[in-house]
Amino acid sequence: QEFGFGTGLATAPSETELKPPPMYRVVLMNDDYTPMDFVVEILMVFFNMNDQQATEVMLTVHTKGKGVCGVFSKDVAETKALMVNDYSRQCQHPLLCEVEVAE
Ligand code: TYC
Repeated sequence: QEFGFGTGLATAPSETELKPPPMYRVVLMNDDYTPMDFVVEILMVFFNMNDQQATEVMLTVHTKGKGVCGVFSKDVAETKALMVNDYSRQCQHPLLCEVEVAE
């Protein structure tokens, strides 16, 4: 019996093998109304990006439809998405932030 996380790559893990918990992507969705500056502000304030990183991610969302803000544990990802959506609604923007399992 192997203890710990092992490689996490076993194709047929035994019932008792421990796997690391899944990580979660926080993603921003594009829309036609939220100002670009507001999205950049969100990325800087909630995801600790500098102006250049934030602008890059914002433009990815704008051109491709969605973009990754970061990868976190489940709790942190869900809390960040809630905070972004609450703040966006407070500011009356339709910006949508979602959480996806990263596997
Ligand atoms: N598409 C928006 C505009 O043209 C900008 C935008 C970018 C909105 C990213 C949402 O997640 C978003 N003003």
